[in-house]
Amino acid sequence: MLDRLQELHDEAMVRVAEASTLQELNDVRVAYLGKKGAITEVMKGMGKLTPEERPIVGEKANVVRQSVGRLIEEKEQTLQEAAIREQLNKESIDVTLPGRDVQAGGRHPLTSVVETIEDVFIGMGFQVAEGPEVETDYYNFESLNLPKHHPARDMQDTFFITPELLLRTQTSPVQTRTMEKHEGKGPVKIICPGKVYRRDEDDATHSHQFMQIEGLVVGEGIRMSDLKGIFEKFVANYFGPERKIRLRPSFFPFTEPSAELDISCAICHGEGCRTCKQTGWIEVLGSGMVHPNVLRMGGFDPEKYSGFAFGMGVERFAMLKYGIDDIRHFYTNDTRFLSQFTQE
Ligand code: 2NL
Repeated sequence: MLDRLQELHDEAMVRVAEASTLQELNDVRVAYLGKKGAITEVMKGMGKLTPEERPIVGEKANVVRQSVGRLIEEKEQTLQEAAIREQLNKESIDVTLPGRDVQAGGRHPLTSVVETIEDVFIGMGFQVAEGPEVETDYYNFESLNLPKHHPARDMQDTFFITPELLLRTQTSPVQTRTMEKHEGKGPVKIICPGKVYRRDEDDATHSHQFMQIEGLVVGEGIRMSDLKGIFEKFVANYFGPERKIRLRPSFFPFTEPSAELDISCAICHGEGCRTCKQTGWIEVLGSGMVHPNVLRMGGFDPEKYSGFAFGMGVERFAMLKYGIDDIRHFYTNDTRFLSQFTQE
């Protein structure tokens, strides 16, 4: 039995040395030290020994068990370390490699123009109001002095969803909604930026979706001179103090009287050029004194209150500012166009 134990010990030593994976090593452990392992089996046979033999064989068996156990433990550690080393090698990062370029986005040019215009008006005490793009016929037309069948209410130009629901054609519905909230008490001093929709054929100067900013001031004793004063400040701030302004008579169903605002052309300084179509002036917005019907429908008494309003197309402002010749550039999202504005 002593020889058998020694034999098993030497055999196990070889197999431990040969094991190259943790799985193989575990197989060796089971084969020799497991419940049915070879060494365990020998020890089970010790009952048949004489009382003199038993302690000698017992001691040898323990020595062999411990020795094999230690060998397996040592090998296990070696294999584990090797496994970790291999994993580390596989996952190693070359910190000297150049990094991948991250393409950072930027503000859309229309967004920066809207924000700049907002800032100018906020500086004059205006608040910014927003509202839904899907509107009712009432807010988009009726409340703005455009009753059904009014000639200025060209059905051809509106995207209808149902006979009563439509995509707003201007941001004025936000203004009438705001007037309603004030419940007939002034002052109201807001600008309303947002997307609007018209059934236009898209070309260099028309887009079926565009950005508008409208403004509304309602209070006691608001006059046309207040409108002109606000425009003087706005133009000086946005386009520069050297620009001249002029008001030109116009017509809108929701304002009376109505006026168009022109600024002097910065390219030819009034001499006449392509940008100003040889007039020396560039049209920037439409405006007027709020029609009494519109005040009334917004819940204000036109005998007590008056107001002015204006509306401008943001794309036009951006095109003038950056010298862009086609409105479609704002909506085709060509990064060669957009990336020119990422610093804005
Ligand atoms: C333009 C002209 C304009 C208004 C918009 C307005 C709104 C209310 C009452 C009265 Cl609630 N008027 N808005 C007034 C005049 C002109 O827009 O050419 N827009 C691109």
